[in-house]
Amino acid sequence: MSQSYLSLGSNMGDRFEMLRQAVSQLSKSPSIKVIRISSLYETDPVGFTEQEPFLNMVVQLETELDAFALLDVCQEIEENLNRKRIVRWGPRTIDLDILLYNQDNIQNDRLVVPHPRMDERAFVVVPLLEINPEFKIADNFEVEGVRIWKSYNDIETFLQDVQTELQ
Ligand code: GSY
Repeated sequence: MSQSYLSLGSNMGDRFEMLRQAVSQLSKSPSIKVIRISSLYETDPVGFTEQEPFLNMVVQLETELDAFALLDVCQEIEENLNRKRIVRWGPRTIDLDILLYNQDNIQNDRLVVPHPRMDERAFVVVPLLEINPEFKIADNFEVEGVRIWKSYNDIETFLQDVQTELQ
């Protein structure tokens, strides 16, 4: 069984519903078990800054899939949720990125793991630290532009929905 962490983000349409459906579809996917989810954070856009704020979260998975099969599942979910991305680095309905896959280092045209620059991006580091406090960050790491949108307690309904769909 392998361990993986994914980053999820949305800044188009009903952002909460996009994240809810993405987590739900991950949970329903054979060979994937969602172990833990972070709170939802509203985050200032990084890169192309002239766009709406994102909702971001991180989920921890156990899976029997190899990293590339997991990437296929992520891309399938993006397609199911009608991912639209008009501008590179620009707004998108949903984004699922593999951050970590075991301790593996993967350098491939399709996939680079650990995800490049993940440890510089507060929208990744803050939710990741919430569910994995052992994740090592730089001493001078500065958290900017990241606010709790729904804390873990508030997202009970979100969790219940996902769990109900699992039964
Ligand atoms: O890399 C994921 C897409 N993305 C994001 C994001 O998810 N959150 C924030 N805050 N900025 C982003 N810029 C890009 S590109």
